[in-house]
Amino acid sequence: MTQTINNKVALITGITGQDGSYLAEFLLEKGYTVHGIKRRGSQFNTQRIDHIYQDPHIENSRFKLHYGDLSDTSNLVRIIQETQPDEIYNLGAMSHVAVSFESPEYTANVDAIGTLRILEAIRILGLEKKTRFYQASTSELYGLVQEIPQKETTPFYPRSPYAVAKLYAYWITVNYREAYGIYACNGILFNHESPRRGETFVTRKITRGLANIAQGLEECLYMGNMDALRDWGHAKDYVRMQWMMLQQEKPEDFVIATGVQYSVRQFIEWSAAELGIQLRFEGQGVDEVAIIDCITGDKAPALKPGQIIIKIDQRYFRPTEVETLLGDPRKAKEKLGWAPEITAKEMCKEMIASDLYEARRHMLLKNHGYKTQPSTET
Ligand code: NDP
Ligand code: GDR
Repeated sequence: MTQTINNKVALITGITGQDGSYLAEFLLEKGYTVHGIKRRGSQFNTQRIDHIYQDPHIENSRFKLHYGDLSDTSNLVRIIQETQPDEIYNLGAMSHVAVSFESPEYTANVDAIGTLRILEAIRILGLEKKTRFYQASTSELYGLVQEIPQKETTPFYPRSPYAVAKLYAYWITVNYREAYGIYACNGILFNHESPRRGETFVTRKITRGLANIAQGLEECLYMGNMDALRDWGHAKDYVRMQWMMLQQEKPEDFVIATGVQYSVRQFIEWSAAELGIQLRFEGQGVDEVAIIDCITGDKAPALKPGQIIIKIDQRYFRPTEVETLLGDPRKAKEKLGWAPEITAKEMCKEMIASDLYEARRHMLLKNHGYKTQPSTET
């Protein structure tokens, strides 16, 4: 594929995550030089971006990684000074709502103060007129919803340490825009998923878990609140919008959503159907289970009708839950001409296909005597 080279430089925090990987692909395709901040881990953590990695020894490489962390001010200042970015996309975060109840202080440090550190770095380095800043804000800000559907003017009511940290990040972004004239905006993004979604978020947990069960690699999927309602879009559609927001004349905040919501239970039914499994839900509350009614096709050779494959586990319920989220993306449509191209159901199909491929690969190795087992951590 031919790529037009432009002289723009982007810096992405969270480049090893779901959105970071899609955004890096998108910007490289647009001809940007892309710098990314990755954390040092005891194992490689670049699986989502390995396919776009460029050997740093190659002349004119347009994709460069830097070790760093949002909790480390001097590191951020140095990277921003060295790279002199035209655009910074702050996607790095401790992004798991349930985990934020376990690590609230760390979440605040990275998600809230990490955002401040980048904005301050822009100021300290005198880049207020050069560098545009995108903040990964979230529909979790609406929490206990005050209006349906939620739009840019809907009041916030965060319901987790994650959401409270992101509330600080939202307002400090607005404040630095107003106080120092920095081109800074918030994308208030509703849930978005893909085959690259982290394995412990609910959609991926479902598609991966059911694909593994269908192949005989796991026996049962344990779920939390299956009544939760979400407005799910595809990450590819949403990173395009992140870029569009930084190309406007004036910085503004936008809600990014599909305007349609489904329950977790509905997503389970779609995923099962993609595997040729028809489910029946029985029981109530923590005693609810999903039983196989019938199976068609050849995608679930390990299963039989009558088997229970989903149970409820109290540990996946949150101390305070966000029961319902539904976004109103009209501003993004009217002002930027953005509309999502992939529906939640199409995305579910893509995720099942990808996880079924992985499950079959594991099974094939196992059947040929190789030791292999997908992680069952949830
Ligand atoms: P992921 O969890 O997939 O990725 C998070 C990224 O942040 C990873 O690259 C991770 O690195 C990195 N990170 C975590 N902690 C730190 C740290 N201390 N310093 C530097 N980097 C760190 O999230 P998504 O891609 O799904 O989301 C991107 C952003 O958008 C996040 O800020 C999230 O809160 C926000 N958001 C996401 C939505 C969604 O539905 N996906 C909706 C609304 C907002 P590592 O790989 O090493 O863990
Ligand atoms: P969310 O996403 O909390 O909306 O945050 P998640 O997929 O974790 O949960 C969605 C809903 O599903 C319910 N649920 C479960 N969730 C998980 N993870 N595991 C389960 O077993 C389970 N059972 C039911 C949850 O209670 C919840 O109601 C995501 C993250 O990407 C954030 O970073 C982002 O800001 C928001 O989306 C918008």
